Amino acid sequence: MPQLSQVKSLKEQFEEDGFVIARGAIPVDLLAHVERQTYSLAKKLLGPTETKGIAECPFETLRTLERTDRDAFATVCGFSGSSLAGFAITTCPGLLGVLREICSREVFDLFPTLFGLFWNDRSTTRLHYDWHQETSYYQGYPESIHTWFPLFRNLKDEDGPMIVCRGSHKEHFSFDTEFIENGLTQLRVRQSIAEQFEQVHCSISRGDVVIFHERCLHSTGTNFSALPRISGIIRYVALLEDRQGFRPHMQRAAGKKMLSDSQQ
Ligand SMILES: O=C(O)CCC(=O)C(=O)O
Repeated sequence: MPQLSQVKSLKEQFEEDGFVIARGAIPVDLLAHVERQTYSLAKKLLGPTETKGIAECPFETLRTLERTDRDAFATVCGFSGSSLAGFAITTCPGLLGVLREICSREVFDLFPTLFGLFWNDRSTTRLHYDWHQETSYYQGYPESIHTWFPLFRNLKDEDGPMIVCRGSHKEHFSFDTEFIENGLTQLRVRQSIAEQFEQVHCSISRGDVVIFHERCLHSTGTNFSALPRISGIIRYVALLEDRQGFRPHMQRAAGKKMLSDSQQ
């Protein structure tokens, strides 16, 4: 039996690994609510003509939208989490309780971003992230803490969950920038750097959440399954902290990743 002193607190785990997995932190009924809203919004934007003939299923509807109307798809990814159900997830006691435990500041001083949807379908590589650290995207921002969770279903390794590198948060690595047409901007850290760390596939269930440090190295896993993997992302930014040169109004224009994680 482990000695009590050997059991690490979430804070110790976060400090050592750069991430923690909080089981059952988000109520599943809220996730199911956002799932239904996402489906309804996608159907509405697709319209009755396009919806005809495709399976009555959120995954197929979203896939069709992604193929036929990228702007509408980005709207769904950007706005599905901004309903009251999305805000209820952002502020749910389970999630705030863990944030309170692992970060040293007053949790109510954190400024959450709009809850965005991340889409990982086999064929949509334009929307997959290579190895990166959030701090590269949020340059000039005061500290931020990041959360990631499955939205539509429980995840296994073959579903291509996010991959995090254990203990990689102690350094900000250099990166190469690539602007991908109609895709994500990659601030790519070399594969050889990621290989120096244990890579953890975040194969977690609905209700569980990965909370990760702004310098935790992470990427999109390969989705080998027939279904898309959809997750929610909320970033909590400590805007009141000092960081040299930081001006919220200036950053807002540049900080697309900050305002919403809508995928374009
Ligand atoms: O869900 C993924 O595959 C990647 C998510 C990600 O890169 C992020 O949350 O910054």
